Amino acid sequence: MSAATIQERLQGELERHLVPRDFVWGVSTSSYQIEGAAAVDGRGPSVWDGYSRVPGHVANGHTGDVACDHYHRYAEDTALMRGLGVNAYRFSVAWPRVLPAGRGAANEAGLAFYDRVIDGVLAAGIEPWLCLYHWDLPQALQDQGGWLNRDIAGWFADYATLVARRFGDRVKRFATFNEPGVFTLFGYGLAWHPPGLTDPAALHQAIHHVNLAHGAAVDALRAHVASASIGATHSVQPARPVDHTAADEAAATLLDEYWNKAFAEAQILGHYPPALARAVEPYVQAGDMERICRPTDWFGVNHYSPVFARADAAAPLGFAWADAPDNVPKTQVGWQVDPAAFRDTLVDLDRRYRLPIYVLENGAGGHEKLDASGNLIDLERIGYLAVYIGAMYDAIAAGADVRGYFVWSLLDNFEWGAGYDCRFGLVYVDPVTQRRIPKASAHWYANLIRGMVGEAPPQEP
Ligand code: GCO
Repeated sequence: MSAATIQERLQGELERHLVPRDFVWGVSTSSYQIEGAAAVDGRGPSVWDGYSRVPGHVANGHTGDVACDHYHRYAEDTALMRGLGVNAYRFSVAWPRVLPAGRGAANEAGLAFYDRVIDGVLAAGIEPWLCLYHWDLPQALQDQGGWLNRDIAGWFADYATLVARRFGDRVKRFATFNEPGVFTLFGYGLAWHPPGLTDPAALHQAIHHVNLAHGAAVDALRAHVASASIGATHSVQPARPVDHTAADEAAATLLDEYWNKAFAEAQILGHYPPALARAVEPYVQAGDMERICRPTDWFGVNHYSPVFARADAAAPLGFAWADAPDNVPKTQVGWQVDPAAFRDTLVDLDRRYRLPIYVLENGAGGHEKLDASGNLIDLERIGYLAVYIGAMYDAIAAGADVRGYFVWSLLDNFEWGAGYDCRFGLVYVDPVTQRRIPKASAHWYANLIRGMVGEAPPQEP
């Protein structure tokens, strides 16, 4: 299907579904994945700085030391966003850039960097959406137990207060955490992320303390930012059994609790899902669920593809992570393409939590190279975005209160364990020259947004 045909189809979809004109169209990034400047202007080390240096933890020995050098190129990147015509930009603050030791003395140079980013984004007519935590925990706090230390809820609230006081005059949209289900399961259950543990007791402790930190941060943000619009961003994707055996079905149900429900249900419904309620019991103190379940204004969802589990009695968690089956359509990085799952997820989230929904991450990874003319005609990514945006409209037509869509990501960036070879950007980033080259998908997304907001064509991205 050509990009033009996809565009025509989507235009018809959009008119059919009457997507509201004030629908939010954005792009997303995160601090460790794009900023670089890891030891510049007073930034303290995060857990990812050390973790990525351990051989074998990240493909090709890549680290976030330089990343996309966004710390120095933020103005150029804001211009790219302006060229896309987006009206929102989701980014994260690096906790150790503004509090090098995680608490105590603030780093003025770090705060001033985010002033520049926020002021530039606002000047471009783009609304900043600020995430407090996208996985770059200050190493100094990890050294004091990190998410295993119940005091971290207070440390996180103090960090949220610093951010609220500094930026709350210009920023109203705040997320407390990005994908708590991912960084806790991968960091404490599967040893794929820092701190690299496979320890169910530690995982359950971390889950509960992250939830406590969420609630404390919501209170801190509310106390310091008038009209703050607060949410959290969850990775929500169907957890499916590899085989339809009772054992694999049970494994998928368990993965669903850790991946999709451990945080959203505690934070919004005030209780844990069944298996986790039993697992976290030793760490729950009187009043904790009230501390966690604080009123929020929206539900942030990151969605790419279903996830898969299989039974493994020998595994510490009682299940094993599995790859998508062979006989399904996949992206270049092996993630299943299943837009119906996205539609169903949005409809389910709307019914389960009754909050406005913003899709804060959706996109397709690729192992891409520039063509002979120095361009990147990424039709596969355009096709993925088109069918997923179409599925989102189907969910809206079914009554889901979806109010925004952000592509992951603006730039090719540090894809955690996969390093820089797994590219998700609308804009290609040359790893040597740091040159930014808008891909065909950037032009496609700009045209889509233009059609939606009915404004004059943006400058070429
Ligand atoms: C995540 C993170 C992003 C990823 C993106 C692609 O979901 O892992 O929010 O940091 O880069 O999702 O994997």
